Amino acid sequence: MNPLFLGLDLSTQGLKAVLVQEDCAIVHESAVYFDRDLSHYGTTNGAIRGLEGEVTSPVEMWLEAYDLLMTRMKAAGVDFSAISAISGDGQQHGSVYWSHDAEPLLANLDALKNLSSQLSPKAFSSQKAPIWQDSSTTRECRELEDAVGGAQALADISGSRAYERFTGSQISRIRRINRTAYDATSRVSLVSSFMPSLFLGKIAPIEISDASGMNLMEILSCKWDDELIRACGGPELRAKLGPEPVAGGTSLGTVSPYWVERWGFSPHCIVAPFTGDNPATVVALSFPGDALLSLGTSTTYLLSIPPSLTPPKRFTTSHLLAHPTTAPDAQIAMLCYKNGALAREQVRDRYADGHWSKYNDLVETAPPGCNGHMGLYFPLPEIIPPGVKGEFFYQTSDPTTPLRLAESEVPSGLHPRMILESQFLSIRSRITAILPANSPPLSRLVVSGGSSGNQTIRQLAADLFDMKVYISATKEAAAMGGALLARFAWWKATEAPHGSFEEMCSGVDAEAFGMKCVAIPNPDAVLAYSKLVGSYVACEGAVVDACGMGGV
Ligand code: XUL
Repeated sequence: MNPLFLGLDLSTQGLKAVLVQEDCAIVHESAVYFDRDLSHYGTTNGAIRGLEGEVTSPVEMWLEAYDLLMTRMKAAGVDFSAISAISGDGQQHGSVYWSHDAEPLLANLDALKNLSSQLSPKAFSSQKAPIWQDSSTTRECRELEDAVGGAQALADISGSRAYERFTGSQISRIRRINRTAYDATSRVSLVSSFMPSLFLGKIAPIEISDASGMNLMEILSCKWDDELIRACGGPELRAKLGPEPVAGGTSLGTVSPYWVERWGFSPHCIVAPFTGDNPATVVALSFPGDALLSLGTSTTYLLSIPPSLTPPKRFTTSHLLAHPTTAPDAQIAMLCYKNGALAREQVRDRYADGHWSKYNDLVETAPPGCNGHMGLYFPLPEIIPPGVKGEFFYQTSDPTTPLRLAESEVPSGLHPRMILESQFLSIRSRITAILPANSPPLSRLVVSGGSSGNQTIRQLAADLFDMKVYISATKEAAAMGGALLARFAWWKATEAPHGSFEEMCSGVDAEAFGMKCVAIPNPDAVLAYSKLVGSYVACEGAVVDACGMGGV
């Protein structure tokens, strides 16, 4: 039987599966969307917003998504017995709180029943999982930075200064506001380690690349840091985190009898660590010299870089992550924005009657630079610059001193182009700071995520970044990265001698990754944008001042 590899992606808005053959050609895809398919949980775009910036998702919804996804795959004729290994990815930073009943419940799942009815609510000490959109932990962030000697000191240890969504501060807040739940927690999982736990029938360790998004791991050694652990959750947090983080592409064991009996999986099917959605995208799409622009619910800009000898400087507001397969020889530099696709959709709905075709026409009719108008849109409290919220419009004829405008003073047809320009200029203004001197020069911009299918957006990215834009044949990049991690774990477990991830990929059908150039920079637009970076920086500074957030 030809082996198959399953990659699962638990993103903000849905759970997706990609099944690939040994040559990495995709043979099946399925998806469950939370708002549409599991509407009884009442989520909006997969999340529930509470008070004080709290944003969570119901853990039971994720379990039910697993049940439904498996049902859909079976109905589509997937032969589960042919799956040799499983891996995947989850939205980064989100955390699941297991109760003391969790391990026995996971180990004794009844194959006649679904996951959600057996695990929810008893296996969890909190029924809601804080996710990456949460911004309720400002107090905990300051306390954590103070505990270790400041923001830069924390970045030196963990790869990032404190961020509201990072899991250490999330754990710290739960300990402060709900001590009973914290004490009733046997283990804390990331979304990415919650997922394989269900397959293994026991709680899985956390993976190194996703652990980099917690402010709890020492970024160079990829080991838990006791000082950070104590600051976030007291000494008892050490046991709740489980063993030291593990590298991607290793084997955690095989699927539990539940999966064999209920769905017909092979008892030899390997479960490999799952990683974060952004590292998984890097695994699927990045070759040396590529920059990745992931245009999903969040916008992320990712660079696979040689190991950094100096930690990221605070002013860059970037993150350094361990690489899932290539640590310690490579790391990932990342910029992450909360206001990505959803902010663009709001602009589309308000100014383009909810139609992408009209939106694109408006973008194409406006000139680069929108006749000296700039608009910055932050419907959710932003990550870069930290905490800013609202909409801000400027006239930029004097690039150093932007003049604030009311919305009514901006021609309404300019908004679709203005939001793209400011979102991309924010990234462009930070690239030099996050690209280490020993990196290969950037040659291609690979775009992925929902908005990467939009040709108008691709062309604007080519012009603004002055780079040729490529897309991959792989539509679901994160889930594909998961399938590759599954294949890597299987390859290492079955073939000797074991090679590197890159060696494994050299044996893979290039068609599966086929990169296609979809946009070439237009020299006139490139020139216009190179002059706008300074104006953008001045506008962003004005927004930070207007929000009273202080310097970044
Ligand atoms: C990365 C981040 C988001 C989530 C959801 O730091 O918060 O990109 O991973 O995609």
